[in-house]
Amino acid sequence: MKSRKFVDSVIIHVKAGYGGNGRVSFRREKYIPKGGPDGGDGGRGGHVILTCDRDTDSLIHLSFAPHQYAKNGEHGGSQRSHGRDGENLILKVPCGTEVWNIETDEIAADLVEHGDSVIIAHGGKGGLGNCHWKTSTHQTPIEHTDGEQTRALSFRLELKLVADIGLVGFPNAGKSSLLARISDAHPKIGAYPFTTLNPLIGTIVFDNYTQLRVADVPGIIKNAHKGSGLGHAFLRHIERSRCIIFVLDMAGVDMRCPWDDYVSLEKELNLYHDGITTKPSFIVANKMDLPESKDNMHEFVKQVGIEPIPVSAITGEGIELLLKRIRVFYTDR
Ligand SMILES: Nc1nc2c(ncn2[C@@H]2O[C@H](COP(=O)(O)OP(=O)(O)OP(=O)(O)O)[C@@H](O)[C@H]2O)c(=O)[nH]1
Ligand SMILES: [Mg+2]
Repeated sequence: MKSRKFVDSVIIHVKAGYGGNGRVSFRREKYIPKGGPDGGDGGRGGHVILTCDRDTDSLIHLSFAPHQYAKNGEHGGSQRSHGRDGENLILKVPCGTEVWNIETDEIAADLVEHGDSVIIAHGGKGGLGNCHWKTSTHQTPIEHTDGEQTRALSFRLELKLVADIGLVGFPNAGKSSLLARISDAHPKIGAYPFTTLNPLIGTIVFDNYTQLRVADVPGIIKNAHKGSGLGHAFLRHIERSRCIIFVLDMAGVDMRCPWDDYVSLEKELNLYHDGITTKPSFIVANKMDLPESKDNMHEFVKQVGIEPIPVSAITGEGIELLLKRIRVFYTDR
């Protein structure tokens, strides 16, 4: 199956529609050869609107078409007819899209829930027709105003997935295997580092129908903040989650120590965003089905002073306990 590219940051250039011009016109009918002014107003230009859509999961459609223009308003007509407003241009974005104004480098909007909308470029106002200038002493006015013009604006859109839980760990620790075990997602799993290249969300459904969204992101390695591995920009998808699950390879299959991994992960998270590790977190010791994991677990507790939740994403051991702990955490708040 061909995989679709995941785009989580894009720059777009948008322009709202011009307002239509006001019209200069005079009533001309049979037996009324010199009627008064009847030029109508121009229509408003179309707005450019961003709207949050739960069925859109990436910004890729905008990366292919970064220039977007709304329609102009129609000019006013005779017989005081008002020009039609320009059609608004509605661009769908995924839930969790931040909109940054590039000129000011300020956040213009944060679209989180399905249906959230924001006008990022306002359509120009329509001009006034000459009928507005008629007075008792000014019967044939030719004054009118043109529609308001608009200019191109640039925005940076940044997608930050909205998940309840974020899985963080070294490559190969078993994050995707865990996601597949606890949620409805079917992530790619592989015995090589960086199998996961794009963030993915799975949903855990508890027997009382409570649902929690879990985000699996690519693995982080030491010095990810300096660009090692896949870097750390994808940690933006963890920023919004209410809780972090550190997934550790407790068997040390890749010849690393789980306690060093934990220290490195915390460090890399803090280097990405100071304070992100103050979020509530769980430490999950994965691969407990492998014999090396038992000794490592003892050493981990000695070194770090925290008892991780022991699981095996492969055999399913400990998964029930993990789900119970997650459920208690979320029902307590
Ligand atoms: N023995 C054992 N192997 C596991 C366990 N969990 C995952 N694995 C194996 O570890 C390898 C990596 O698993 P993934 O789930 O792809 O790991 P990941 O953390 O998502 O890795 P990246 O996507 O590369 O960051 C695969 O070969 C899995 O079969 C486990 O509990 N026990
Ligand atoms: Mg993975």
